[in-house]
Amino acid sequence: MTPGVNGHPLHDILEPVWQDVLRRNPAEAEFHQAVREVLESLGPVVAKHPHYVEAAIIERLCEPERQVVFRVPWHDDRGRVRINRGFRVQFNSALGPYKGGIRFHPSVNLGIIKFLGFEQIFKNALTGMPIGGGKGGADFDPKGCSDNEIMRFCQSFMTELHRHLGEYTDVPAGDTGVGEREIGYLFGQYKRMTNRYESSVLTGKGLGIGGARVRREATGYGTAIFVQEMLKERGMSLDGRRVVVSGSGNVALYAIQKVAAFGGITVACSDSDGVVIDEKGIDFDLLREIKEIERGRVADYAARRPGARHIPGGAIWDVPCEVAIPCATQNELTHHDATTLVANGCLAVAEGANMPTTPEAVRAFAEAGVLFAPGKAANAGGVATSALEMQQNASRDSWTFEHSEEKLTEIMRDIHRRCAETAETYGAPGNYVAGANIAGFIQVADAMLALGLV
Ligand code: NDP
Ligand code: 2IT
Repeated sequence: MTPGVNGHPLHDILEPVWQDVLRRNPAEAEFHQAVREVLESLGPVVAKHPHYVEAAIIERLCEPERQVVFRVPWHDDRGRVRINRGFRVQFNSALGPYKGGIRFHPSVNLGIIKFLGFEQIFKNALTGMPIGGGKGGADFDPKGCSDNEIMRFCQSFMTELHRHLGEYTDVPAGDTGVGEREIGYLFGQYKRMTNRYESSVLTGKGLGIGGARVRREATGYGTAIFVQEMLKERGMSLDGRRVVVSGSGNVALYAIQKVAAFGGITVACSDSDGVVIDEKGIDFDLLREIKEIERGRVADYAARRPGARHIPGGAIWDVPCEVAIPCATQNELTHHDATTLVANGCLAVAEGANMPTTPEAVRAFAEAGVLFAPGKAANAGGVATSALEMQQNASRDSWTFEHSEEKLTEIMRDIHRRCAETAETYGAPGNYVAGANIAGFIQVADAMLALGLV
């Protein structure tokens, strides 16, 4: 047993798998981190079920089925030629078509898309819906781009990507930097290239072009529902709790709204420029207008909301809270932040973003007895509702908001229950990380066994 990037020892059987992942995927730190976390959870599984090892299921899971990397040329408004790099990693299709978002952010590289695609396999399995795992994106920075530039970029991106997609093959959606507007442009170009109105080839569409109610809200709502379930099991609730949410994008915004519906008070949120603190509780309607309609910043919120303060470059996790919900980006919550949160009396953390908490921070929460919900479980409501969108598109149906939200709530409660029960069964009661990794793994692994060596 040797310690790795995340610090916990690995089961001896998994050590060569890990060494192989490091050797074959050099310089992909985020991918290593995501794989390591899952391998650390799987010790009790391989000890109990050696047939997964004999069939090399874990090695196969760590190798994407297909990786597409492509050039995206486009013209900016000044007529200059711009070149970006596009990615789609089709990681695992044992449970259904590849499914996962597309991220536009300058930090995107293959290792980041692979970490996201790897996580997506287990997350999608946990939803109980028939969807495999994949992820895509580009190192394109939409900040400061005009609407026309965004459209031209999306069209060029889809001109290459369309040949790899299909409602039974690969179904992308949004992620950081990709929302309803971008999905609309991507869908328009797909429709044009294929001459098919294939609604369920993309999810997260606007309501007027085949989108589903509650998809926009689903990730943030789902995360808040997961927190509520986690607290409920211990005789607590969000009611009256002081909450801090990082980010102010799609996930953060709707987490804030749902926290308020459960009686919680979100006193701070952020963007990459700084933090806004609003002791009365973030005014959801104002923040939504600034972010979704005006495409503004949290500094604009502070300027318009009496009593709110903007701290440029501020540290969001320094703001005292009982519940922390990181909803911005990977590794945004460090060991130092975790120590601060614990000292300030934080009792629960739920990842709205993908892998926002560093392994050292996760360990600090565990040591302090802070409840911790990993993204694979806590933010699965977004992709689950995407699968509901596929279902509605396939049956040419459109559900009400209430019905869709009921479905989402049911799915989140089920994920919570499965994670808790699996953790208990495998000797790690209360450990949602182990529960999510093991439950997701077993579901995918059994499907892979049934499909034979493909
Ligand atoms: P958005 O683009 O809507 O919002 C992202 C928010 O996070 C913005 O406030 C942004 O600030 C901040 N942020 C992003 N990257 C950085 C960075 N490198 N440093 C500091 N702040 C940053 O994205 P989403 O809300 O959709 O996604 C947020 C997270 O949730 C991501 O990890 C994503 O993978 C995950 N997720 C998203 C789902 C979805 O359905 N959209 C589903 C499940 C998970 P700024 O504007 O200044 O960049
Ligand atoms: O990380 C995620 O789960 C997403 N970005 C949503 C994926 C989807 O297909 O809805």
